[in-house]
Amino acid sequence: MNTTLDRAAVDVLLANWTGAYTVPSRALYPHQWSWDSAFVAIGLRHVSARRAQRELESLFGAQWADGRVPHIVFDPAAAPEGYFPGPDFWRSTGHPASPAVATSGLVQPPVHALAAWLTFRADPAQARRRGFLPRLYPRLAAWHRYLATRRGVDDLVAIVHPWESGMDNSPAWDDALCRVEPTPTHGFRRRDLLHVQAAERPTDTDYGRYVRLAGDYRDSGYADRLADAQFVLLDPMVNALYAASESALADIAAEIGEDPRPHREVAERASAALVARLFADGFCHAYDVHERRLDRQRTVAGLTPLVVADLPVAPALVKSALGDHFRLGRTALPPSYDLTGPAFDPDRYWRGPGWFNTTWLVWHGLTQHGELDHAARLRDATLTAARQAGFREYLHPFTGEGRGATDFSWTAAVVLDLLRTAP
Ligand code: 9WN
Repeated sequence: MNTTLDRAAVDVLLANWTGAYTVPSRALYPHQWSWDSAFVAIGLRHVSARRAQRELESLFGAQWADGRVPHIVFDPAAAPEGYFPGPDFWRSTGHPASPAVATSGLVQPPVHALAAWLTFRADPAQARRRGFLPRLYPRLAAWHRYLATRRGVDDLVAIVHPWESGMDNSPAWDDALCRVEPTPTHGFRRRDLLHVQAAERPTDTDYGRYVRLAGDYRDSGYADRLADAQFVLLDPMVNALYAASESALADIAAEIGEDPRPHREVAERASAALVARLFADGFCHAYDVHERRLDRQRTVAGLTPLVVADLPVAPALVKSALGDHFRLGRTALPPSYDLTGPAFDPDRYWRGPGWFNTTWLVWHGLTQHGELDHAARLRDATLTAARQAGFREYLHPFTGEGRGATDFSWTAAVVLDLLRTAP
């Protein structure tokens, strides 16, 4: 049974491999996406350590001179009308810091150092032969320096667009987005609705707001003047991954003979700030920097700080995961948003459906904190969900019916990791 699932997951990753990286979905997302590639590497490392390394190397090949890792790297050979907003919208190649290849100017959650460390550990001898970590480490360090210096708010890092959270349509952004004047729909042409039903995607009004914010950021020259930006939020998942990836950077530094201590210090400060700033009532919430307040809604991002080792509030997060808001182990996949919350929608993108990558983060976090029974149950439920629905982008959290794209790369990758990582 598991052999069939394993084979099918490998087939999806092979089918979506372009020769240098893996597209998230051939139809809906025909380019390279930043955090998708990190999850893909985590799965791909079990099939081909070399290919997993290449996945990360090709992404970092498009790193900007200022250290940012763009959220999309466009395939010059792909049809320009295949995805909106495409290269014409971002106009990255006119920017002095951008690489030759066209990219977006936004970023995504920093899972990369964690993925690089896990990829290294899959086959250390082979990685050492290829000089994988010595070559990638300076780029990973520059990426984290970009976050700390250009996006730093105290010891945490801010996002300036919902797309930067990876959970684009999360209800946690609704209040801040209300202040953004949407670009009228006649000003752009959505491509996503050619592939996925409208009820499973963001509304036109929300899309108009994404386009406005991205256009304003582009027109500022991607300048990161946080005081002037309309949308400046501290997201618990971005910051949890930042802290966990700084710890991974420390491990990487130690492996290649660099000093791990500065990375450990950043990780400790980020972890302490995450708890001090974002934790309240047993949960981690998003914080609006301009409004100086927490958004008290609960999203699965608030459970992902479990990926941070030695997190003092881990027991409270496990309790919240098991309670009525997320019912861990009692749904097909953990929902992306509070099951009892006012904005809960089981079908719409990031407003309720379960996602495999965030589930993997919760599973990884439970494992890290020694919650092995909960982790095992979550793993079994996730594999059952994949067996029933296939490698869909997201699922109805109760029925487990597939939603969004099919043959989705990170779904296949994290399923493969769950299958190949012995419980
Ligand atoms: C915008 C590729 C990406 C993921 C994001 C997910 C979705 C894009 C979109 O797809 O976002 O970046 O067009 O909706 O929200 O997390 O990286 O899979």
